[in-house]
Amino acid sequence: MNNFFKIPCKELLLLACLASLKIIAQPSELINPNTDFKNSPLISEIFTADPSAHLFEGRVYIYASHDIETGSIEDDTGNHFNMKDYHVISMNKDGSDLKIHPVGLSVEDVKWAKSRFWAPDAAHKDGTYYLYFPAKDKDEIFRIGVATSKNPAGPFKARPKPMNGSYSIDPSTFIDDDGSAYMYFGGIWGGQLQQWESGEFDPKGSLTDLGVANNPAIMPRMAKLKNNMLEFDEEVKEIQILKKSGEPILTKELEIRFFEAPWIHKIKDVYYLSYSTGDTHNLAYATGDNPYGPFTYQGILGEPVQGWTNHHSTIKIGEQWYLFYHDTEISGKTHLRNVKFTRFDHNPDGSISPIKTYFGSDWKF
Ligand code: FUB
Repeated sequence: MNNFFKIPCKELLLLACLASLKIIAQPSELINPNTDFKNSPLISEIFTADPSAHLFEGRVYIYASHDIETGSIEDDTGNHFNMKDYHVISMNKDGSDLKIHPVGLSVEDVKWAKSRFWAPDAAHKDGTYYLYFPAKDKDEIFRIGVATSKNPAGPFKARPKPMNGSYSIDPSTFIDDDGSAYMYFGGIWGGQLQQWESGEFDPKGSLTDLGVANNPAIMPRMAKLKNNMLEFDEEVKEIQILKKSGEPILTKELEIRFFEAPWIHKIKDVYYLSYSTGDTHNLAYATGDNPYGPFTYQGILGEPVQGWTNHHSTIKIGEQWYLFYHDTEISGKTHLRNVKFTRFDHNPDGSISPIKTYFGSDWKF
């Protein structure tokens, strides 16, 4: 007899309930009636971008940049991204009860920061929520700050100084199965990583990359965090992203080289490092067998969206993986973005098929 028929009725009922709960506990993609876009914006009340999604206290919390119009002139250093605060967005696991929380942190409340609240991330440990954020200091140098709260939605209270040894942009944290926490960060061009090659900030350094096409590209940075989640526990390291040949990706390999937005997720023993290729507008991914790498380039995770920047996070909600991303559907302006999300899957061999969410041809950049 088929094993299925051996399961007693009570258990069958329980299985059916669990299966339906699984379905209920997953947000449905917001399908867009405009066929140029796969998904609709999650919210339209404010402009949001660079979404880092997490499951905290049984809800989905999204830590995003809050885009605003300030009249700052657009240039290659991202001068037009002149954001001043963060609002946390949250929703139930089934997508219901969507909330935009009041300002969680404002640049005025951060002693060391002067401007440009760019892509943030958050982490939770022992009842405290940590908001990690990049901002320019009084000398126009990007540093990474930490602010804490007992509530995942904030308000957050910032530490008086940036993290010791921090620089550049786009911090993201990853907590491994053994509880060790790591921070990944960095971005070139406006993210200034190329100005740190000597170990010191070079105010006269290149505004883009290292300028030698056949040399290895600049790679993202990472370090383990101390138990207090406020400080690096070791010297910041440069991650290696290699081609399948074992050679490092080169500066000239614009379609696949790291630009900004490093993000880690893990499946079984495989660490997926995904990142934006910036001026070629892809989200790429590479895999490794430990949090330090090296990582081997595997392919495209996300195809270009409408708008210049492409920045994402990945999260498993219930049994389903989601890509949180942004585009510029509402405003048509590259510095006024809107967060969206879409489902995605890993293929049986662990690879990810490129996720396409924009079908138009009129990229607004
Ligand atoms: O939002 C400002 C910057 O744009 C982010 O820090 C980058 O990753 C890019 O999305």
